[in-house]
Amino acid sequence: MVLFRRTLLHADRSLAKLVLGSLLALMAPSAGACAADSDDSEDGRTQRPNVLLIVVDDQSPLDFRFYNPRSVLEAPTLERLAAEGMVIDAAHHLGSYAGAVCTPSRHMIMSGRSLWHLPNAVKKWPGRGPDASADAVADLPEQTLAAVFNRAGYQTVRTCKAGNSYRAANRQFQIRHDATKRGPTDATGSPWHAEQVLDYFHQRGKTPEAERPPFLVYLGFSHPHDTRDGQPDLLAKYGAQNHTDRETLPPADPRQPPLPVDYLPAHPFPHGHPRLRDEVRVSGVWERRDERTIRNEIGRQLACAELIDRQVGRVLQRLDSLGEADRTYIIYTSDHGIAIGRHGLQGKQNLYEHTWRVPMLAKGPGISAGSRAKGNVYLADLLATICDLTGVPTPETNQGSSFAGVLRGRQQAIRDVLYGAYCGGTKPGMRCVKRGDWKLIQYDVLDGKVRQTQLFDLSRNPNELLIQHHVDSVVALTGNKPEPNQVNLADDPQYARKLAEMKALLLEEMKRRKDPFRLWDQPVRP
Ligand SMILES: [Ca+2]
Repeated sequence: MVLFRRTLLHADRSLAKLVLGSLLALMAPSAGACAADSDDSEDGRTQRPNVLLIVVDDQSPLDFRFYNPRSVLEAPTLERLAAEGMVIDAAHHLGSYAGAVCTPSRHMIMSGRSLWHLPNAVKKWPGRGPDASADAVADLPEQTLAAVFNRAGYQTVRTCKAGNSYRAANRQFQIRHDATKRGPTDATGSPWHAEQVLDYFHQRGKTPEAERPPFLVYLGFSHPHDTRDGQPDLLAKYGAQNHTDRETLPPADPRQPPLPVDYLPAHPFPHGHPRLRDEVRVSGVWERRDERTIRNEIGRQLACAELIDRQVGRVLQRLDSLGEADRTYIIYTSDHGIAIGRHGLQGKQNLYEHTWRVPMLAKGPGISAGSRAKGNVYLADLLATICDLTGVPTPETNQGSSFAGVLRGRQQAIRDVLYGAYCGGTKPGMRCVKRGDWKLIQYDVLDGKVRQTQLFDLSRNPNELLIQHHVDSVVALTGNKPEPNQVNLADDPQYARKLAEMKALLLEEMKRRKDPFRLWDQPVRP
């Protein structure tokens, strides 16, 4: 019980929950369903697997070489994790009804609820989306990740940024050290988050292995979200500076990452969210999209990303020395992607692949090393998946689908159609739908002043390049000469049928997901 006494001293709150959880673990170790991938220990007790869920803030999958061979990010720990586990290619967030995309994204991770069924969405558009009375789940925080695992006898531990999150769900963790850490030092940046987990593992190590209850650790980082204040050695490696002077450009440096292939000096039409913070007020970028600013900012992003990689490395090493690595599921993801110069955008409020997709890695019992699958998953599927992997009952309020079958190599994907929304600026905003290689994005913003349709064949145009990417001055900057067919195909008569098919599919998904809005070319809501 030494561990538990120590833990109590360190716990932020919920002491009663901790004691209950610990007692459950000691008295009824098989509470909940039996784990599919569990071991029988010497005393005949079933040991359920641990979960280490790592969630970073604002990271595009395209930062990693296992998604984008052109990236210059060195991430040896995560590259090893990818080699020892599975890489999911098509992982997405469902979207946002607010400029702070983090908030609904993190609500979906914690609750498994779909976008328009989140408490804030139901409250915001009463009578337009899901039926509020039927959809309201009064005790939803009690059905979220930590609460569910508390009841199953797990020790639940969390560190993450403090804001733009699901506070009522975060409070369910037995041990919690939340603070926003985006500074350039160990005490003010990503190492601080790692330290919280290392402390927990240190305490855990004082209890004999056979007596340790399983853990669910949520290791969140506040970076690489801006302000991207990197540490000096990593900034130097990526040729970047923590640029703070609005009046000058950061210095050019050949070590800076190259511009991405989908870079544009400006988005071809207004994105529909005037004065959006991420597009105009990010320190170091502001409204600039010139080569020096963007390359410096990507350098800062990669410096922060590599620092996170090092911290994950420290945590995994300690997990190894605890002797528990083999019975731990490790999942790595981000709350959404980010543009940083791609398509002339800076923020996370768009539905291009670089931003709508998230990185998703998983390693653990039953997951083959070096495996890869499309997946077609959402962050909202994580709760069901983690429950499935550990044999913990999924709460009835969950709306996500487990992708444990994908992780175990039994299927390639869990759904055919993917839907995304951005509705944080002018309404109805942006919507997208993807099936197979085809993707449709529609924009209906600024009171009807912007009505745009984009159709992409991702098999031939994976970076969703536009005609603007073909302009000589852009090609000179990116070094990428697009193929003639790497354009928006929406106005090409050859694809009229495909366009109609994708539009019908989008409407179908909007109805199915209880989207409270309709676009200009869709039938009015009944
Ligand atoms: Ca975020």
